[in-house]
Amino acid sequence: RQLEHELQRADMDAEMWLAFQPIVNVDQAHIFAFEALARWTSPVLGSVSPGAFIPAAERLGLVKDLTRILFRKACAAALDWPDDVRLSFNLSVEDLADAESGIRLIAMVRQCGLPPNRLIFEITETAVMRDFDRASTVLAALRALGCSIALDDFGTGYSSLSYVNRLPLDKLKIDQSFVRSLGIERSSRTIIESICDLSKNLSIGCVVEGVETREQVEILRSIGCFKMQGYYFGRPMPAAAVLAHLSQER
Ligand code: G
Ligand code: G
Ligand code: MN
Ligand code: NA
Repeated sequence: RQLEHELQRADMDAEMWLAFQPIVNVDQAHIFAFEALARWTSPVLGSVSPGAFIPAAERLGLVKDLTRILFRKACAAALDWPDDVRLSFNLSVEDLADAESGIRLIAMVRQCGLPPNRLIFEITETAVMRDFDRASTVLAALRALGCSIALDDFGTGYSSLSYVNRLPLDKLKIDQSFVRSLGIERSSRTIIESICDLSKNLSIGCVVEGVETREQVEILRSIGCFKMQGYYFGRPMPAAAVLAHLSQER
């Protein structure tokens, strides 16, 4: 496949970059984090979506290098931000797959220059399913350093509640699909409400993703969800635009 071929040849350090999307607390009217989202501008293929090149990097065994490069770029950007703004970074299945990857992650955090309590790692259920015990051990170690762990795309896939119960977690990120059908399917509201309640009962946080309209914001507020992410609050933006966005917001 051409994508895999180009990815293998790519100078990832030069061609990969990150877009940053705000995550807000509407109750406190403030941005508490930016999520780093990988972008690849290939000289041959143009811009390639992470939905395509992350799985390809996993197949090619390139995730190790990719994660290291992206994490370094993300931290370099976040060092310019105010102290109370955190960095949310997506991990891949491969980052949690073996002991060596875990050790590498911990070393990266120790050397990154940001206090660990400013770091949030986003993981998916797929990432922990392959080797649950291994993944929990790595996540517990990251947490012991002071990092937070968020379970991404919650409510889709295999979504077993037993994961929520057994994983060291600080946050659930409710998948975009539920907000999308808010106001279309009655059940979406109930589902979001239930996940919010669940997170409260577990004393963890909850972020609703994919919020695009004022109407959605109001419904979510009335439910008691205050942490949100989506185009309504800001699209993924280049690192150079983050500080301007923050100063506008405050
Ligand atoms: O930005 P976009 O919506 O196109 O992202 C598509 C998917 O790629 C998302 O599900 C996101 O979690 C994943 N993704 C984005 N950036 C990264 C990254 O830096 N590392 C990993 N492993 N996944 C990422
Ligand atoms: O899997 P993950 O949640 O990390 O992926 C987030 C992706 O969703 C990002 O690539 C981002 O571009 C996209 N996204 C973020 N906010 C919105 C939104 O409000 N609407 C839509 N359609 N996509 C969004
Ligand atoms: Mn994410
Ligand atoms: Na998500």
